[in-house]
Order: sequence, then C-alpha cells, then structure tokens
Amino acid sequence: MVAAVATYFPQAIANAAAPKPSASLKKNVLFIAVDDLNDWVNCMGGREGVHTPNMDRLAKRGVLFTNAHCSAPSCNPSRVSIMTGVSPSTSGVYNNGQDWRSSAALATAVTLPEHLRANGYSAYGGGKIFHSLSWIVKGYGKQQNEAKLWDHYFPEATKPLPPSLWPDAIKAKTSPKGYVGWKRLAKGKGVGKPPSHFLDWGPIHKDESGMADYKVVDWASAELAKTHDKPFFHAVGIFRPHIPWFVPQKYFDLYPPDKVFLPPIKAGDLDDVAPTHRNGLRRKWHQWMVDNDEWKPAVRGYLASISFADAQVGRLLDALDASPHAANTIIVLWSDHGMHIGEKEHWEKFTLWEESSRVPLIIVAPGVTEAGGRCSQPVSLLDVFPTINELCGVAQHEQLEGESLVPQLRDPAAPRARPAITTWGRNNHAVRDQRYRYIRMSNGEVELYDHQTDPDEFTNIAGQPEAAAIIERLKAFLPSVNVSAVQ
Ligand SMILES: [Ca+2]
Repeated sequence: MVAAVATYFPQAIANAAAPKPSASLKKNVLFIAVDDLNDWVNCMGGREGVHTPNMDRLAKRGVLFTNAHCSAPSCNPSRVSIMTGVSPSTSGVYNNGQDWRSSAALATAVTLPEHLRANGYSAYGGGKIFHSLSWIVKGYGKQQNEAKLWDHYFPEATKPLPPSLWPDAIKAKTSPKGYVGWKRLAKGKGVGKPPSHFLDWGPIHKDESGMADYKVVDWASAELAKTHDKPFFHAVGIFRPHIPWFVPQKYFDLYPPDKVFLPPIKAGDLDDVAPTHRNGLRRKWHQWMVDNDEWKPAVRGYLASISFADAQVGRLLDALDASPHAANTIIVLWSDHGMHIGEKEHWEKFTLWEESSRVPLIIVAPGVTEAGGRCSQPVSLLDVFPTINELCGVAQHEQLEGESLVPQLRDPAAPRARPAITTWGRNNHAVRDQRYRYIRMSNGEVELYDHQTDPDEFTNIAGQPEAAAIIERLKAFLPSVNVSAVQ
C-alpha cells in the first residue's frame, strides 16, 4: 500500500505551504515508459506509415537517440536494469521470473526514484514501471515494484494498473461483445490452435476512457497540474503496445487493411544464425500466423496499439505543457525493449537481434538540448540513470554501470567510446556499435551483421575474412563478469 501519502503533495497542502516558483527549483523529470514498443515510430524511420504524431513532436523538441538499445530483451531484466543502473550480467537478473531483490548485487541497490528522493526530490509513479512476477493480466502476483521507492503510486505500488476494459474477458476466456479478435481465435479458425491466448487483437467498441493507460494518464495529468514544494520525479508507465492488442476502433481505422505492410523476411535467413539463437525462436507462432492469414491482421493490431499508446503520450505532453512545470521539466521517453512481429519467424522479444533490442529513447532537457537533435551513437538504457543524475545536478552513485548521455544531449554528434550491450540469459550478449552487431552466445557461437549494408540482419558475416578484426575489437566489450542467474 501507499505508505508515504503524508509526504505526497495534495493541492491544499501545496498551496498552504506557499511553494517557491518552479523556476527556482531544480529540474523536474517526467519519465515515460512505453511497454514493448519497437522502432516502429515514425521519427525513427522504422517502418513507413506508422502514425505516431505525438512521439514525433516530442522527438523534435529534444534529442532522439536512433541507436538506443535495452540491456535485456525482456520486461523484468530491462526494467530492473534501467531503474538500478546495474547490468543483467552483474545482477544475475536475466528473465521475467526472477525477484530482483534476491540478487546479491541488488539487495541493497538504490533505485532511481530512491536516489533522487535522497537528494531532495519527491517521486511518484503510476502504471507499469517495474514488472510483475506473474503475468500481469492473470493477477498481479509479487510485484517487482516496491511502495518504499515512492512518495505515492497510482493506483498502488502492488497493483500498478487500474481496472481496464479487457482483462476480465481474457481471464474468463469468453468473447464479450466487442472482443473481435478473441472470438476469432477462440473458434480456432484455420489451422491449429492459436499460439497464445494473449497474442490477440481487435477493436474495443467502448470509450477509451475505460482503458487502464487512459486512466493512468488522467492521474498523471492531474499530478502535473499541481504545484510542488520540491522538484519531482514523475514516472508514467504505459502498458500498450504490449499484447493483447485491444484498442478502440479509431486506432485500427488509421491502418486500412489493404495498406498494412509485412515486415521483411528472407528465405533461408535462419540458416546462418547461431543454432542456440535459432532454437529459441517462436517459429510455431509464426507458422500459425502464416497458415491462417493472420500475419497482416496481427501487424495491424500492433500498429493500432502503438498509435493508442502514442495518443496517451500526447495527452500527457499536453498536460505538462499546460502545467506550471512546462519550462522546468526534463522529459525522458523510453521503451523496455523491441518486438519481433514475424521478423526471423519470431514473435515478441527474447532474442539478441536488432528487432528485440532497438528502442525509442527521447530526451528533452531544458537549457541543455536543442530542438531536432538526433544522435546515432550506440547508447544503452543503462545510461539513463546517470544521465538523469547529471541533468538534475545530483551526484552519481557507485553502483551505476552506464555512462551519462549529457555530452550527446549537448552535441548529438559527440563521439562515444563504448558500444551498447544487450544480454539475453547468462553470458549471451550482443554488442552494438554504430555500424555492427556482434552476437556471442555462451557456448561460443557467433554472429556479425553490418548495418551499413544489411539493416535487416539477413546475412551473418562472422565467417568472412574481414570479420576477424571487427570481432576482435567488439569482443573487448563483452562483460567480464557474468554472475549466475538469481534463483
Ligand atoms: Ca540470416
């Protein structure tokens, strides 16, 4: 429960305390997490025709990192990593089923909101910031969030999503009016059973104000309208475009069925990938999509969900702009990892390729960033914590393994010595620099891709003569410590 309500700032108390004008305070932080959003954001050039006007306008206000990567392609380890600044190979938190506080490295780790609170900030959050140990629509299970990190959490730290329109239908495995996708899949149209009950989509014929994300943004907007006597860290977690892809009809209408694209695939693409990498793919899911002519409808469901999430980002930005804090608030928008929508015959994340690791990362820092900045240097979500510290004038913490991005915020062309590391399971890593992706599995299997000539990572060039020197250089960045997985 919310133990710290007394230190949260209801309007009446804030007014009575005669707060200092916002301009005299340290910068606030609006920290926006979007779940499972890959690079299908218009400003990132991921795919043509994606309707994301609000993330696009946010990117125009500051710096868009076009080569940003998660430290793990899965919700829990990625989120733990960004919130603690500690990499998966140091913490042993590699997947969704692990309790991060059981990690020796993280038992007493200081999270981003805790660190800011220790330095004069208040911290409040809502929606999905940390993961849950059980699937979020089945029940909340043990939350990876902790009430003690925050002054206040909406609706509560142990139950971070308010009731929405869809979970009851999923739990009951029924098809109430409006759930078109579930009805189709439940009837087992076509060949075989659907691959997952949750990989489902369809329009919701109800008002979007009933959606959990909408309610979270309503709450967040009301918080932003208040005055505060301390600088604040305000975390807002938007759950879409995570599956299932149920959003109102108007977002599906943005994508006429005959105009929906399919991601590129290439025959034989998987013949040259690391065998252990290939063995982890959800090829049966993909086969079901193809056999049942559901690939394009599924792409459409993901796109509609992206545009719904984008609309919520827009509502939040409008609320900030209308608030007393507009000129004094740093905005950081990130996604926890990417998403395969059939690329490499795979669905969701859980791989070491670009589709799983590349994420949108946008930072607007008043007085530091200039409008329209784009940085193509490889950066990691691990870098976010130290970046926020520097922007807020707060000391760094010894546990942090990332590197502040303030040099790139001041000058997006500023070089960066280190590549971005993504880890999937113990001692399997991808090293991404400005041009190449080097993948090294724990058993020694390797892949190498040249993004200059092969942006879809179709051809593994690790065996070619010119690869040896490139691999030798990138290998030096592989983590030297790879702790056992937290039990
Ligand atoms: Ca290939």
